[in-house]
Amino acid sequence: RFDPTPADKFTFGLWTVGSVGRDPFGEPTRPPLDPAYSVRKLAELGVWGVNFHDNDLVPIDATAAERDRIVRAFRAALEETGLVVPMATTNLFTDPVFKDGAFTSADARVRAYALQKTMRAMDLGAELGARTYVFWGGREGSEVDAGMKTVDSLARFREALNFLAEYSEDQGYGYRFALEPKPNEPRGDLYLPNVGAMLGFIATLEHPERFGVNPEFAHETMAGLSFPHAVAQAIDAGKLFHIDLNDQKMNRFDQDLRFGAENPKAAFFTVKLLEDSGYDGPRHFDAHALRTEDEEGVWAFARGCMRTYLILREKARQFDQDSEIQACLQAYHVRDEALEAQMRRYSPEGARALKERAFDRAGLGARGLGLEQLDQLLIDLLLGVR
Ligand code: GLT
Ligand code: MN
Ligand code: MN
Ligand code: MN
Repeated sequence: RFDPTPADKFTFGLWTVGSVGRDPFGEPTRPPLDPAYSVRKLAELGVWGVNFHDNDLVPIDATAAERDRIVRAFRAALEETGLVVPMATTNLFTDPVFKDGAFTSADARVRAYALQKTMRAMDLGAELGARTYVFWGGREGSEVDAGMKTVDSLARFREALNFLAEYSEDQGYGYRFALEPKPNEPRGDLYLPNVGAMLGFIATLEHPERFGVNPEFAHETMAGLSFPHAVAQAIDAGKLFHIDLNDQKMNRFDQDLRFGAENPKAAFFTVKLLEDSGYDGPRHFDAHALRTEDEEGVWAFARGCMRTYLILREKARQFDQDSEIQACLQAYHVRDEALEAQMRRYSPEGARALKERAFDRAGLGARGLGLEQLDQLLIDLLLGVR
């Protein structure tokens, strides 16, 4: 029970289980993991797929021969285990060349190099079967705005995405692009800091239909926003192309905690949204084990993310089947077919009828909605006493 299978579509990034526990104040606490080894371990745990940045797999300074050898070993592990690569991305943040941004650098040569690196990473992803391509603009931002590039940066980011979307078509890769917002860290301020901002930006691209978002629990939470609300907006817009599940305390550095570890209630609403919406993409965990852990702790972390998701998925079903909860919901959602028909679509007659209608304003305002009772039922459910 609560043991994952590939049908659950859980994925991890090589960088997640491979995190060595480095932070701005401390050196690594764990040795790096070989990518092919991670693939085999993840497969044992019931994971469906694995994602990577170009340099999670192939070091930035690898020769062509080294690249081929590494990709061959990785592909062998995929074939042996049946793990898939649904998503790939580019590391445009670790190397010093990107210290002031990649696609938004003020230096045209850096922007051009970022395009080259991304095209090559798209080749690598496509070679291993990836259909979704993530862009997390880790360095696309600033600490100081004295460089006067805030407006230019948006234009340059747009130019780069338009260019790369054409490249994808030209090569026949057919990628769907998922843009991942974050409010800050590693830069003081990142451009396009949350899901709403990113959705607004997507509408300005040449081919908006090829672009969606990759919301991350931790990132919206760092911005002090509700992750379930961000996911709901992405679903409503038809733009939930991918999702990064993890956890996070508000107003902290980027923690990337085990899914559900900190705020199981928001995790519950997230799982419920995903399951109810018909989202059939990967359930990707973008998180890592605590710095205090050894390799055993890494696999405990990975198992924990999936176990919590599956427990919450069962809780979501229970929520739908609980007659007391459903009665509260029915009372809360007041239906009125005639009124709803009038509001659904404008007509002069409907508008006139609405303007003339008498409403019991005081009665509507005085009515209690029963949300205290309903929410406590949910808490009882989550705490396991229902
Ligand atoms: C990095 C970042 C994540 C992004 C990854 C994809 S890399 O770990 O913190 O939120 O999703 O580039
Ligand atoms: Mn992420
Ligand atoms: Mn994060
Ligand atoms: Mn992250």
